[in-house]
Amino acid sequence: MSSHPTQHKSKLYVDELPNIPWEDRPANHSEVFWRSSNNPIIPRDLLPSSNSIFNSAVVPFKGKFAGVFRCDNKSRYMRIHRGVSNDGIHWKIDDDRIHFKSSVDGKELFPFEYGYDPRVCWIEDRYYITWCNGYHMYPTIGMGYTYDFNEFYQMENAFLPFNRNGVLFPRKINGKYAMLSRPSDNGHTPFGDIFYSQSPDMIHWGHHRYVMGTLPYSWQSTKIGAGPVPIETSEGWLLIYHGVLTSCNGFVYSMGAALLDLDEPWKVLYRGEQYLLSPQKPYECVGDVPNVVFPCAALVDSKTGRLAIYYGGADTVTCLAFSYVDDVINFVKHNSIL
Ligand code: BMA
Repeated sequence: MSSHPTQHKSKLYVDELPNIPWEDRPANHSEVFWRSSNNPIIPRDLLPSSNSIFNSAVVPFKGKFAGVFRCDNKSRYMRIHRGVSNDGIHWKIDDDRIHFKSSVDGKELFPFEYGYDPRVCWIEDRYYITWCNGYHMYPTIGMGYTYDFNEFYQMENAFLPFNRNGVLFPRKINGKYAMLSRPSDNGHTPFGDIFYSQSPDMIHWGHHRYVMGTLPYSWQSTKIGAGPVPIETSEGWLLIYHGVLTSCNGFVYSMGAALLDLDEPWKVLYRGEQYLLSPQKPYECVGDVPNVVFPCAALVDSKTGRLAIYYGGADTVTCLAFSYVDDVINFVKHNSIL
């Protein structure tokens, strides 16, 4: 792998982001992704109240950055909090959780139970937030939106329990909103495939399609789940996702990638056989849950093809890794299991 920026080839249907957080590929680094030298960029104790801050989502916002962060507090309650940053690396996170209002009467739509693993997706005129939302003590896909990262509005849960890893596509596909999700159980779910659903209004979801599942014996043999919002390219939707294997010592969460058909995203065009990032650094191997790399957000600069991935390390801290979109696409195409 060259240490120079890759010649940019595929077309990226995203905006330019000249201030994307970035570090050049280290000399002699041969992997597709390289980690930030500032990792973990968010320590577990950034907030006085926090036990851990991880699996979090970040978007460009008014020339700077904003995000929704998974903060487990010292009661070990799982919460999602708002954060803002000038550079995408140093974050100011609210000490209190996000209090969603119903767009109808201003109250919370459901009594808040728990929330975790948020994703944030700009569609048309606002930032939509999806997260794993406790409903009668069962996990399902919570949905909300904000225009300004000040007021947050809650929508209906997308699905019945049990479901996790709900990830929206950044535009309508064939005239419908689209989402990936991973039906699950009420525990730590020793199974799980990615499904596609669509909706005319972000409330009623249907037209469910199977996208892809586990691959025996591999890093993605136990379960998989969508990670960041898919990135639209001329080669297809670039989906970065997590895959899990079950070792003698429990689950191991790694990150990989696939390309989905632009018009029928339940059709997988290419799927990387090897992982792209696996828990190898101390902050990924040691923490509240060891051996976890869990990507939840991607920033892209269409001009340079630079890609920055935000991921949780060991269910404890938030980290950054870098690559070029074309390097990931080339890897997926040339190492595809399909
Ligand atoms: C999943 C979710 C994630 C977590 C992962 C590893 O089921 O709970 O939030 O990162 O397990 O513990």
